[in-house]
Amino acid sequence: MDLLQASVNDKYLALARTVRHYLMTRWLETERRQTELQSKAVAYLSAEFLLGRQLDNSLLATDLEEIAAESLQGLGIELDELRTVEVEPGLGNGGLGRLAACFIDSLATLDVPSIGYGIRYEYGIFKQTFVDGRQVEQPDNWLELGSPWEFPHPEAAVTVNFGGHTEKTADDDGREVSRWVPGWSVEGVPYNYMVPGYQNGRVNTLRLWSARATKAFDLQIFNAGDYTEAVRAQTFAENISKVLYPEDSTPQGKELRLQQQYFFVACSLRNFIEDVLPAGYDLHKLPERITFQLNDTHPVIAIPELMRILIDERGWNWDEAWDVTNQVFAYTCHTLLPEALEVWPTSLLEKLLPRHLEIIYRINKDFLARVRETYPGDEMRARHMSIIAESPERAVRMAYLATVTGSKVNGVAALHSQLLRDKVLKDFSDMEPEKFTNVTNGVTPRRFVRLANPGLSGLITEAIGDGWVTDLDRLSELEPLADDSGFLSRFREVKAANKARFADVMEARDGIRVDTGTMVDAMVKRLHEYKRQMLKVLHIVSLYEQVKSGALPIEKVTPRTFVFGAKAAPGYRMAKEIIALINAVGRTVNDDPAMQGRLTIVFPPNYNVTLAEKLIPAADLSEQISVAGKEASGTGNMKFALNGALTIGTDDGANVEIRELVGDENFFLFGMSEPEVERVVSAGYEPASFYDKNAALRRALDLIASGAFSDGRRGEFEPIVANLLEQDRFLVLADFQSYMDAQARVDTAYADQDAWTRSAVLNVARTGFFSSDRSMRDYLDRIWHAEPVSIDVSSMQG
Ligand code: T68
Repeated sequence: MDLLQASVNDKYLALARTVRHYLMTRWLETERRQTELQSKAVAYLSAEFLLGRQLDNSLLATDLEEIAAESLQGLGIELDELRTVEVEPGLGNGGLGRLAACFIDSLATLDVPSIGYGIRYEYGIFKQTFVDGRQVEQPDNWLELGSPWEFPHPEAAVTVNFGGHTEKTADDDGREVSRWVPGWSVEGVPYNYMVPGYQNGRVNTLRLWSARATKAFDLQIFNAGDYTEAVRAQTFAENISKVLYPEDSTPQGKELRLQQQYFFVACSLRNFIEDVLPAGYDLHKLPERITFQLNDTHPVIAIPELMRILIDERGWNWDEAWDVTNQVFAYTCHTLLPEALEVWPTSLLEKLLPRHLEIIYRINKDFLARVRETYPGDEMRARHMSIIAESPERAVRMAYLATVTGSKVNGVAALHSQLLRDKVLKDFSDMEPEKFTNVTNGVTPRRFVRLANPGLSGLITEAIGDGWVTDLDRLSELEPLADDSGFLSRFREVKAANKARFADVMEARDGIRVDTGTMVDAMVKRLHEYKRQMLKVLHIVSLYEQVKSGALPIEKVTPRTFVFGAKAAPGYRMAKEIIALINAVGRTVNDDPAMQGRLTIVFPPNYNVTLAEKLIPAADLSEQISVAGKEASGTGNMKFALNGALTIGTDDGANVEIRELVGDENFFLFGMSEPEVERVVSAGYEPASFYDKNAALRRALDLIASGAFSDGRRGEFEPIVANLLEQDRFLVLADFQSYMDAQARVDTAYADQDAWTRSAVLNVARTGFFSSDRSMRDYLDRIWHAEPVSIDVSSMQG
């Protein structure tokens, strides 16, 4: 095609194909090397990989950015323009999916043989729009303009069975065995993605599965002459990988979701056993070759699937199969919310995966026998620990299945892992304490510092060299510079430039104006009551109320831009109401001349990885304000700290470790601790008593209830206020005063810009621990026991 006729997208595709071509040699070499060595690898099984844009990451990994920019310039093309047309693959909901993406980046960078397995959703997380301030979801058709980073392999499709029934038959030795007679099947087509290490020549694979109808199925129906039925069957099959469930933290127990889960793990196990392993590989040695890491319970159905393969397809006996299965799986838990623990009704499993249900029953039977042996006479304990829940309906507790089977179980931050041991999985941890471990989450410094914050990256590299990109602990070498006024002023310039860049993005993206002279106070994460966006709203409303009532002179208000980014699960009513309230407060406060533009709320719709990369480097203050004991870890908290924002936060998740590392003086702690929360709740929490006692809180809530933010319509936000006064499951009102006090300390601290910048630098210098490279080393040491294998690039050409 003629360059003159080429669209920006054409040019972007051309560049992407050039970069991927360069990576191809390395990819093939990585695979060749692994085939040759057969060293132990890690398979990361995850229903979500929230990758973000690929072009920049690939240019960084290959060190091709400069060359690309120059060559493009020679053609009169701006690299920056091409960057902006890339649509990010939003194949995840939030933290869990983004963590998976960080982990595969780190594994490749650490030279660890590994493969990611997941689902190629045709539609990723919905596109969020606001209509009259309310969330409206639009489909995310991310494949519309073509996806240059994927490699489809229809020739390597695998068949996955569903439904039908089981039959009892006898094997050669006359033993009774069960046989699965499936009712229907679909095909999984692998789409491979390159996962390049950072300038090390390794390119690992992410293999995402797409569903399609089997040929046999089609043919049968076509032969019967029913064309429309055949097409319908196709649609039915394709539905399996059609759309990502946007439910984060509250699984809905939908049949299609179970189909998705089984679909991708069945494809992945078959692919690994039949295509990745050499022909004739002795599966008794599987534990020497692989660990399947289960990213939450979504892939846990892989456990009975592997048992089924070994027993039904390979003819192994139960104990042999169990021994291997036990060793190859490990389970990561990502939650503490009871409602987030996945259970599947046995009736649904019976219908969809009858053989797997039998296997689960047998696993449970053997397990309960072990429990009874360990705790004779303790029938209550056996009932509590059963993989099968009896009420409200018979259902399989997937977290228990994973815990019983896995070689290790880990939480995602120190506090979270402790709470798993002490509460959520206490009985299991009492019985097998050595099974439980912690691996604190991390984030990739390549995407979230080096790429997202080129200004800061340049400054760091100038000061300590560029080794930090793959050895983030070296950020500690910045520590002495926290007292170097020259460095501090350059650090401040970088922050200012990042704010200007963020303001430009907001203007271009949403037509929103951001005052770069204000403190950027950011709360970005999924909308959930436990994360307490409401606490942030009450802070803003209270400030507003104080100014309006004359209690607080406007000149005394620290100018702030409150940035929200949050999607609500489409079926989560309260979360959607809170979104509407944030927008309503925003409209009122932003437009009120009495505020003199000192407090501005911006809530760009459709917060995603791409926007995160622009916002985080611009932020001064990071809001991590969940009620203690509910946020498993958080990873946004790490990204902000690494980019020099100070945290206001509770003692929850990884905040605990952040504060320990950066020091109390560089962190704004507030709120009840987890044990305090526990005490208040068990004593019978009465939120209304806080309303009665606290005038500022009362005025803020009354103002919301008065219709001040809803054109006088008093009923508009009534459900939110009523819920806070009557239930307040997450103790917003109980922590209100402590939060207000901490925000006052923020204002005071911010007034001294030198001291603030010093704290910001110390945040950067002291949070190298939160590199996902470190997380990967911890997994390798504590769970996987795989070794790095370097790729020789000397023979490769560009
Ligand atoms: C998050 N979980 C945790 N879940 O909330 C967060 N859930 O504290 C932690 O930092 C992060 O995992 C990484 O460990 C999630 O993001 C989901 O997105 C999810 C999706 C589907 C079903 C349930």
